[in-house]
Amino acid sequence: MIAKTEEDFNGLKEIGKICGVIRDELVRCTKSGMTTKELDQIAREMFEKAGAQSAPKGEYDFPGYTCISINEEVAHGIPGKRTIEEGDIVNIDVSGSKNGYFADTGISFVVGKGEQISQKVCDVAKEAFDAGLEKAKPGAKKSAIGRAVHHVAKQHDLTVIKNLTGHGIGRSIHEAPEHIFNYDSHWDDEILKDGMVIAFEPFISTFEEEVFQSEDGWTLLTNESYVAQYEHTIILTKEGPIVTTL
Ligand code: M3C
Ligand code: CO
Ligand code: CO
Repeated sequence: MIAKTEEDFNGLKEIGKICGVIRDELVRCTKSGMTTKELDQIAREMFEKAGAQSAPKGEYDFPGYTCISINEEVAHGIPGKRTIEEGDIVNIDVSGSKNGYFADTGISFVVGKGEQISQKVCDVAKEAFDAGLEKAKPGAKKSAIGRAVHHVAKQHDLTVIKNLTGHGIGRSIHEAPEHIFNYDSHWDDEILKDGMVIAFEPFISTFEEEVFQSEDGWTLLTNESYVAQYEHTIILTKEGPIVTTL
């Protein structure tokens, strides 16, 4: 969407804050030995208390309130009986709506002490996000964002997931602009607009560049890469970006 009114800005900020707080609480509560379902139940309660709805559940009938993905699971992991172990890369992706406004945020992190490479992909995902955010200005090319993401990945001898992208958001979870690629989509000449609301989510990978769908119909997997995502919802304005999910 293009945010225009005071109501738009306030509505987007309200749900952004709710999703950001839920994300941080789930990260804080993550302990080895617990199941992903237990974490998801915390999100369920928090959405309910805030008078907000889970977007995956509300929009797609996803079997969970949040997406929780471990190691080879890159995204859309279904909360369930799987236990979190020391050293795992866990991704918690929280998206929701309130009063018709949406937000989407996610983070990958290492539980306790893990391999060096696990921490590296998480750190580079954040660095790629920051580099992309620098380019996310009204009047700039949308493809400049992905170009910056891919550049950071390559600087660290890493790559990006090419079949997962960021997206427009606002009045629904996924809307125009349909794709914000994690690499230079040079054929894409779309110009970013003042007030445009995007969910920007770089996925950084050790070597594989594509995810595939698991037999459960949801979970997106890699074979043997380490992958990390970092996502926020952002309103692009002439005065600078407003990150609603901080
Ligand atoms: N929040 C998720 C979508 C959840 S709906 C099942 C997202 O938009 O960030 C992702 N899209 C692709 C991978 S993660
Ligand atoms: Co998300
Ligand atoms: Co998203």
